[in-house]
Amino acid sequence: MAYNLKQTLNKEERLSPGHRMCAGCGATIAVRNVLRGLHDGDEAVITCATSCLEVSSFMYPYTAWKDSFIHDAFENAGATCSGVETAYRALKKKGKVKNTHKFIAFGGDGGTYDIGFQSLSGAMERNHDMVYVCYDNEAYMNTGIQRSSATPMYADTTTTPVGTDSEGKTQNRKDLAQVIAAHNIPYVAQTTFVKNFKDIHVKSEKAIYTPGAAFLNVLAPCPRGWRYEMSDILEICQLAVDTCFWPLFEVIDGEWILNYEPKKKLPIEDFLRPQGRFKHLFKPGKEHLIADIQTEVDRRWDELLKRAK
Ligand SMILES: Cc1ncc(C[n+]2csc(CCOP(=O)(O)OP(=O)(O)O)c2C)c(N)n1
Repeated sequence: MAYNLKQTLNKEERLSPGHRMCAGCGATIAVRNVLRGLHDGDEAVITCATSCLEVSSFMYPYTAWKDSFIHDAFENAGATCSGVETAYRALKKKGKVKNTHKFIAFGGDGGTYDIGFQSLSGAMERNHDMVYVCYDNEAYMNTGIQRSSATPMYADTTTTPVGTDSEGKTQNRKDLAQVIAAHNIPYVAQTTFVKNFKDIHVKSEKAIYTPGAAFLNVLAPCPRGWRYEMSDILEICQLAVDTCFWPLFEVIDGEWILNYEPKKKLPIEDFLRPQGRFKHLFKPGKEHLIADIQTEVDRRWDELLKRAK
């Protein structure tokens, strides 16, 4: 379908206001824009790993979701989604379900990169007709900002606290989109909130309507965990892509496609500076730490450029 920004933004909201997520939360922006990928008339079954999103959007008997919603444990949103999708296919074959349903799992990075990884990997490998969406806020935010394998190096979190003997997290972040691409599924993409949201809208529609398994990794900043001015979220996302910290790409049937190459690649400082979790890196004598991050960003970007050619 040809993309029309106005029409897409005017679609009925499928996550209604009145949920209890924080003001300025990136996760809800991710959900609202992913669900805009659904065609009018189609219904969704949402499964959701335990997370900020799960505990704050559906407190029985109140729900912010217009679609069906299944609470999952932390580790099994992928498994639940694949099971429901299988049941749907069986019922459809028997003629017991008429409407079109789409199956979408949401999880934070803790529930996706770490604890739900095996159920996600299984669901992808079995190639269920579903989309797994990770809203990556780069830490376990709901329980108080603990580090995950998505947390960037040197970030200050409550389990990697900055102090006299610590510069924050000592390890590099996992590249989950690449790991999922290695499952050789039909569609994998990385996105965030840029380009008038066209990037996330187009990728969501493709992910939802590509037959078989699809995975979307959405950078979804968290104002509390990252400690930036709440109103700056779109600038933070733009800096994430312009510094090549968060490249926008798709992997379609194994072919890597780069969706955006900044005209001028900005230094990683520009992404780090507005965020309190990296404040310690801007003290005198810490330049080598920023250089470490830059080296890793450059290495991954060069690798991606080679893969996408
Ligand atoms: C097996 C299990 N371990 C720990 C918890 C506690 N817990 C609930 S939410 C959460 C953090 C979730 O982090 P993430 O998946 O990154 O989502 P976010 O909170 O950032 O939205 C944790 C540790 C749990 N519910 N179940």
